Amino acid sequence: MIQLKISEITFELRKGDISQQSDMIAVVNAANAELRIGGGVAGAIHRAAGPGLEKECRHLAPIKPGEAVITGAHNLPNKYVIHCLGPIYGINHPEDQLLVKCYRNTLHLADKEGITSIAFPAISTGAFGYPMEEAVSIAIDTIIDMIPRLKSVKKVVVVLYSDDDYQAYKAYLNQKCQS
Ligand code: AR6
Repeated sequence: MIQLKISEITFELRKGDISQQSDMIAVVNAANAELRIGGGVAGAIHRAAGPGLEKECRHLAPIKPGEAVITGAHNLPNKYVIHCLGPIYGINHPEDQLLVKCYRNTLHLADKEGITSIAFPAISTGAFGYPMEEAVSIAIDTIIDMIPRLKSVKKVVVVLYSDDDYQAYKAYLNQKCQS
């Protein structure tokens, strides 16, 4: 776990499973456009939340790349899920700007809803094929850029599933803090 304070807000990287973040008010789903159960994050979140989540999602779908919508968390140990559709690498252009929009729109929505803590997965870096080394800088730079504008959110966490992904995030954050 690595933690730092920026403008009174805690930014943290941790290794783990996004569906088991019981200290977070909201978790982010790396969703599909139809907001249905899927693989990876969308599988873990929907399985842990139960069928009520898919039911609640029905009237909100479809969503576009970069867009974020909010639901309750059902049987997850959180209050809300923010579902965000990342870009498919090489297909949804410009993918870097769409990935920036994912983090921005999600944080903006969380803040508007009065959410105090939120955990992201590494959006688009699994089934959607975004190379981790490119996605890391977009995720960290966008979150750090947004932090001073947040009023309700006091803690932002990125949950990395594998040790390699965690190390890549940690290395980029360390390098950014030193420069
Ligand atoms: N907790 C945290 N991170 C995870 C977990 C987990 N339980 N499972 C996987 N990851 P992905 P995407 C990591 O594929 O690329 C789905 O099928 C994973 O190692 O979940 O945005 C949806 O239905 C990777 O680094 O999301 C969509 O169709 C990252 O989370 C599509 O995949 C994102 O992997 C979305 O693709």
